[in-house]
Amino acid sequence: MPNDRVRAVVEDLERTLVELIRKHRVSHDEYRAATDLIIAEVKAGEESLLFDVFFEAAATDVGNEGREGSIEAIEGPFYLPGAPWLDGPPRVLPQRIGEPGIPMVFHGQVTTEKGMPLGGAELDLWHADASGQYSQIHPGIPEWNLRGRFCSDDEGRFEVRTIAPPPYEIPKDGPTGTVLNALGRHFFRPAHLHVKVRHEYFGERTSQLYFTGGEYLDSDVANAVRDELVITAELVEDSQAALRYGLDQPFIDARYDFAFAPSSEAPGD
Ligand code: MBD
Ligand code: FE
Repeated sequence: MPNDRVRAVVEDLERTLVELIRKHRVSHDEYRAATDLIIAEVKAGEESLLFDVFFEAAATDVGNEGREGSIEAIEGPFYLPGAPWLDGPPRVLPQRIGEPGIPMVFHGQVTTEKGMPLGGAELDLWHADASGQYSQIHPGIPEWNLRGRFCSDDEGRFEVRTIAPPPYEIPKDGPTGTVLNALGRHFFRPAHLHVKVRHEYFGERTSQLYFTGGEYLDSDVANAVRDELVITAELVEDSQAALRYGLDQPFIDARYDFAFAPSSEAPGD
């Protein structure tokens, strides 16, 4: 970031907080409680959780202003680079034998915003298991469970099998939970699938998909649901269709198409 940009933003932040302290007559004890909270967040490893829940959606909206093609979404605190490459078809996200949850097939096509298919686009997926936990974040889950990468085919199409993620509840016992509790808010995010898409000419986009009819779509604690990111999740009971994905039970079909537009990142414009 150029120094004049840092100065413009940080000086405004400073001014805003100084005004807030005077306006609300924040006492020294209250001031110290606030700095202690930040220290507690870092000690608990929850500082990105706190910031992402409260502020990431706003920064993402700014990035989406004037964007052509698919919008981006918040990354959240639980992305890990280097997830395993999946072979197939059928492609299946790493999961335990008998992984709890309704099987879900997520598929779609990657194109340019003009509709030209983009083969060789990398998709990088991660999501919570049926009890709302992420591998490598919450204990007791095999490494890379429900995280994986693969590429779109020559027509830009992709298809992967996983299980349908449930609504996610923010950890209650940590400092972020204490803040949400004090505000009288609930702790839930609607069920969501995180995905990054990368292409050598277009760079990387971070998305996140939600499902029609799901709980908490209108009250996401991170306030990050955007209409374009809510996709239909349809239960398919046709056993022939299930067999195609190596399944002997009904599954949820979820589709999303990614449209890549050239990046126009220019902070401060
Ligand atoms: C998540 O899974 C998430 O996506 C966000 C934004 C915050 C906490 C957990
Ligand atoms: Fe998440």
